[in-house]
Amino acid sequence: ISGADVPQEQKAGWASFIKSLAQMTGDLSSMTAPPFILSPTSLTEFPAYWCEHPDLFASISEGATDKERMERVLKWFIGTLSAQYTTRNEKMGSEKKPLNPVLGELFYGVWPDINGRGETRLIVEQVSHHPPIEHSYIENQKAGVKLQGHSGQKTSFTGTAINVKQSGHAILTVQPKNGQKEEKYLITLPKLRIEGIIWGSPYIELTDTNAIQSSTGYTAQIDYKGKGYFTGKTHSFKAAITAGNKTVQTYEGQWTGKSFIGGSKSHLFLDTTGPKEEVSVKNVEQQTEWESRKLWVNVAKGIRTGNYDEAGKDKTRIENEQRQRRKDEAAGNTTWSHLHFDHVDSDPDYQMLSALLHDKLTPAHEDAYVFKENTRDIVGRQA
Ligand code: CLR
Repeated sequence: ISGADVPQEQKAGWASFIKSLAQMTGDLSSMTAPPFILSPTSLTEFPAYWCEHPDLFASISEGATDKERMERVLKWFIGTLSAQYTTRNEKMGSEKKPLNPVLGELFYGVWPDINGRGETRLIVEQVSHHPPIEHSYIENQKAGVKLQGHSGQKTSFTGTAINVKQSGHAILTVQPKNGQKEEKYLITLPKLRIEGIIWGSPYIELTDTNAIQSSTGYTAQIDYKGKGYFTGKTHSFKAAITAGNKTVQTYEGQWTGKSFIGGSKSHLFLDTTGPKEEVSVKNVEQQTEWESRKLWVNVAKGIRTGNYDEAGKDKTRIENEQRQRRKDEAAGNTTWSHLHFDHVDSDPDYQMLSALLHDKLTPAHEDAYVFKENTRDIVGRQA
């Protein structure tokens, strides 16, 4: 029955939310949804999902050959997916609508050095409000591995599911431990489909394809299928590493569970069912006004405790403040300037790597954001 998982008193609200989805013009973030589906977490926190397996991230640079490092990049990448796309279902029972970040919102975090793997630091800045785009930087200096990228989303409604196309990309930079020269990997972002809307218990399935292109010439392509395609199981993928036209290795399995090297189940590639390491973040009391958890503290509290009036009030306050800022900027002929990243029209790494990718898996051109000079210090101070 439709709306089966929706609390009785919110069923009407859910029905009208679904109706309004049909009118949506590509940006779902600013639509009003009933309280039961609201998450107390802002989208600026999501880039932390890239590193809930800090060991896999750090160990990329230890690969002895170009091919081995490509394989480690693929393993780390597949390892990020269950955190990225199933965490809310695990923790809150279904996918939820994250808080819509304000321009300039910040999120900092760290994964501590355990067993000498090196400390990993995260810095995120909301670089666009409409549509929401967050840019992030993750680095383990000791391991010689860093990731930089941005993500935006275009959403459309099929009548039963929400299709989400991610714009943006990530560039991974690796300094191999064996002294070989620095290499870069372009990572394109997968498409997702949000199912279970009608019941009121949304969850994500990945669809289509994404790719990882290395400057060494290796390419990894990952194909996603839900139930009934490859294995009859949800959250399935097949991946292949290629060099030129030659397939070097294939992988298959579930990105929420086990995957295997080659077509048989005899060589385990990755098991993602083990524990994940959540990012460590300073207490709210120690955060500055622009840091996500401090900024949204009352809204989050309201959502968590079911005090939706309180949540709504503080959300309105934040939004009005933002509107006033934009007005003041327009009046003063200024624009918002980012704290950590500068917008650039084109990124030479992206251009170089996307040219190596076959099958038009990437748009010819993408914006990018580059580190501001001052930022390395700021990242240091957050530790
Ligand atoms: C953001 C970038 C992350 C991966 C990721 C995971 C979940 C996605 C999110 C991205 C973007 C916003 C998103 C969310 C799932 C639901 C939410 C699409 C791509 C939309 C805006 C809210 C849908 C509301 C329904 C739950 C009703 O690396």
